[in-house]
Amino acid sequence: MTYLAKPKLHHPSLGCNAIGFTRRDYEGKISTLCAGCGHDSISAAIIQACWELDIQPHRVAKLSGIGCSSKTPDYFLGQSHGFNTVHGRMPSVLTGASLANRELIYLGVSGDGDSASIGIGQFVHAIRRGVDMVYIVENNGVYGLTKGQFSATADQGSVSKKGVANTDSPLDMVTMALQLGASYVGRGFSGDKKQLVPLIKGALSHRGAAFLDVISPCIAFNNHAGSTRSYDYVREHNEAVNQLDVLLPRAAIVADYEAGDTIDVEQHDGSTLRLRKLDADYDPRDRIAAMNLIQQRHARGELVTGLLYVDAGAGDLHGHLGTVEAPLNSLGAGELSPGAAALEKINAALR
Ligand SMILES: Cc1ncc(C[n+]2csc(CCOP(=O)(O)OP(=O)(O)O)c2C)c(N)n1
Ligand code: SF4
Ligand SMILES: [Mg+2]
Repeated sequence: MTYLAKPKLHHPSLGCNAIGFTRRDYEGKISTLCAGCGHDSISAAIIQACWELDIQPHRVAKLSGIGCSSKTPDYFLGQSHGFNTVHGRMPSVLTGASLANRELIYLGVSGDGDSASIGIGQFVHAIRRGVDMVYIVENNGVYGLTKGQFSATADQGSVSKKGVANTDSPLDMVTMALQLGASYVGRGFSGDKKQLVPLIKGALSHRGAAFLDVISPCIAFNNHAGSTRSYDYVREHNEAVNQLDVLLPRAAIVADYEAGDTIDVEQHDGSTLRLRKLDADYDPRDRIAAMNLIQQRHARGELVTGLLYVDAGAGDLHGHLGTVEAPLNSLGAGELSPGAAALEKINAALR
């Protein structure tokens, strides 16, 4: 595998966050993706979000599958834990890691091929179980790494670089995530960092299954006229329903919007999601309304972006299963093997 290490030095005037890290401390190796690939912009947004949230890099575990998108965890958070799994298998490895140690922040990065084709079953079950994670799909409508075949998210009628139209119906992963019970669902665009950074920050602050579909054009195979995943097409057909600010507990909450134009959602970690409504009728706390709007706009060839749904009180898999707080590798022999008397009690209860 090719990679280029970045020099450790950084400019002394770079600003530090509240825990003393510069933005440089959240970067990874030098990217080997095509210059202009949307995926690199998403990596930059992840770096910015983690820096702004003062996350300690060693508290993050980044997991991915196979694809150009799944290569990107090498290019951000170089001081975090990482696991590049098998094609489409990131969700199950993430679920296991999360159950073994709930103290880390789990960030799954995948592609539309990785998650909507070979990994669709894994995606479905991780979301419906409410695994506490941020699950990002870098959606370019093609298998970029294997030279641009249509993926399952490609729109019907979308034309390939060689001029062939896609005949299959698309999967919309946002609609699926909503239907499956994800408690934080958003759609972003790699070309809109102003929208994407707060979407990622909100997802990182959320407890439960947070899903982000980020449209991320593949400049090598899917950025031409006739594609519905090109930079031009997405810019022209992108309708944002809201603008998100993530307000941290320590920061003063400044009321800079008209009352009635905003929705505030308190998250379990004390942060507030402040949503400025761009669509006056859109309420991101209504799952059914979100699904309806996405489908209506999709029928018109439009993409709805922003924070589409949030339920801050939904909980997660740990809460559903009643797992122990402590990481499993910190449990002693006494806790793992409670002895013959406890076993006898369990056996008696089952007789
Ligand atoms: C089991 C298996 N099947 C097929 C492949 C070939 N393969 C590698 S990446 C990929 C698709 C990647 O597409 P996507 O997840 O959308 O990532 P992108 O490159 O577009 O970011 C495929 C089919 C593989 N590596 N392993
Ligand atoms: S082939 Fe496409 S997805 Fe892969 S790095 Fe190049 S532009 Fe990005
Ligand atoms: Mg892809």
